Amino acid sequence: MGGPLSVDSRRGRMGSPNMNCGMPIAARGIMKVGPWIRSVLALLLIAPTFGANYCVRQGATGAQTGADWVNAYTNLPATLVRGSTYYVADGTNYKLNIHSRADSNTNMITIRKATEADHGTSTGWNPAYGDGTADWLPVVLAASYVTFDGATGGGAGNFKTGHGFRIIDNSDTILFMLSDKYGAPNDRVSITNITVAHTEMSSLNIPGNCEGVNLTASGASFYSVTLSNLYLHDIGDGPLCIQHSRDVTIDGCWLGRNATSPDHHGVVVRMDFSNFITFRNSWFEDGVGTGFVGAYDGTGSDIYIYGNVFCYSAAGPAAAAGSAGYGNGVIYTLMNDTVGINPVNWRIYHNTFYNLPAGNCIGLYVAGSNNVGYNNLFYRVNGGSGSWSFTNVSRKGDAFGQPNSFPSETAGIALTQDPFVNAASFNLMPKDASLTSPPLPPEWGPQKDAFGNSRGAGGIWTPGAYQFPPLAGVSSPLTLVSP
Ligand SMILES: [Ca+2]
Repeated sequence: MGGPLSVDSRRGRMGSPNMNCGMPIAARGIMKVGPWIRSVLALLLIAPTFGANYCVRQGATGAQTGADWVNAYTNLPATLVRGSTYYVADGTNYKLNIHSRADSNTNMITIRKATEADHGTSTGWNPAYGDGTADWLPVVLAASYVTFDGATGGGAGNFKTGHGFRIIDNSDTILFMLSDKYGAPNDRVSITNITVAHTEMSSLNIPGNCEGVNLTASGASFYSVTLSNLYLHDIGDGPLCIQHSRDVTIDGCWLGRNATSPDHHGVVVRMDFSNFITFRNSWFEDGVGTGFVGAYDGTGSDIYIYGNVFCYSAAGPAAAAGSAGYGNGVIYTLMNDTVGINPVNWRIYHNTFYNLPAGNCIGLYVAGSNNVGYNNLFYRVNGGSGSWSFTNVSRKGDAFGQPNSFPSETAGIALTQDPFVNAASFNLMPKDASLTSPPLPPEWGPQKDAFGNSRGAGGIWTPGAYQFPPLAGVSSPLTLVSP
């Protein structure tokens, strides 16, 4: 298996209606996938031997050994070697489709965008190989210890630009399937130690089966998954679905502009049967459907949500297709407990909620226990005229403005002015030191914002996502998003 692999040309079928993330509970069930689907897949294999660096470049005309940039592979080779790094040059139609069975080898396979700063061997290198993007067909990754890293782009202050990897597919599909969905329900492997970083993903923002990153292996589990500096936008059903997972971190990502309809109910992030999930320093915009971040069924304990922004753009969700609004809440659970939701130890703190069209900010409709909302900032929610709604969350130290009749809570703050540097342009950095919330529980440990600025510095605990003043060396004002 020495040449470039081919992948299933029917990948658009991955998003069968029975598997889409945000669909109504009543319509969901165990998907039965015939063995014919697996049989048509041409799969990458993983070799256990210890590896080296390899070069991958579309259009290379050398020996295709991967040894240098003249003799680069023209796509990922059919067998990936554990312990190796595969540097990928600018190009299109790169393919990654790994369906690995039991594999106890824990040496990482790294697939990394080649850049001027980091491209392995310099033999045959041309700076023009590293100044653009490497574009991938929709990915299937069902193997452990794999890093998929676009090397550049994304993160706070730079959410939408510069990503070295892109997965753009204008069909009704799943863009990054991190799972073993083709296996029978009792024949699916657990997947551990996965990183997906610095990658832009986009599809159709129409109601349907479009999904971004999908961790969906019913009955199997994901452990230790990091999604960082991703730009997941214009993806119809939803940017992210997390099921049967533990120890998953979403860091510095932008997620938004999904779509919804009665037939294909959308959601930005859905979790099922998942615990110890962290959403931090990310930006959620123009979400429609059930809500932005929440749980559908199965227990959902130890969910940490901090340093994020939840907002609608100036154009609002009407520009993002689908019907406007979110039904359950920005942070949500479903509203009935027949599916085993049990929200325990959700910590929702130092987030900014801005320019949102509905007042249901945090709705954990199944009571659970020990769920807190501390030091969040709510400004211009429900158009500034409606009422706030919080369900089954203990609040303290949150700041509220527009509407100005805020719900009572310990150490709550009534805003008397716009708290941002420039709200109209979505620069949501704090404009001054006038606001401070109570310290967070010390047992939560040191806390920093997306720019590394310590919360509580100078005795100030600025409510919302960003600490005042900005850390020395971080320029201010910071333009965080331009809708
Ligand atoms: Ca180039």
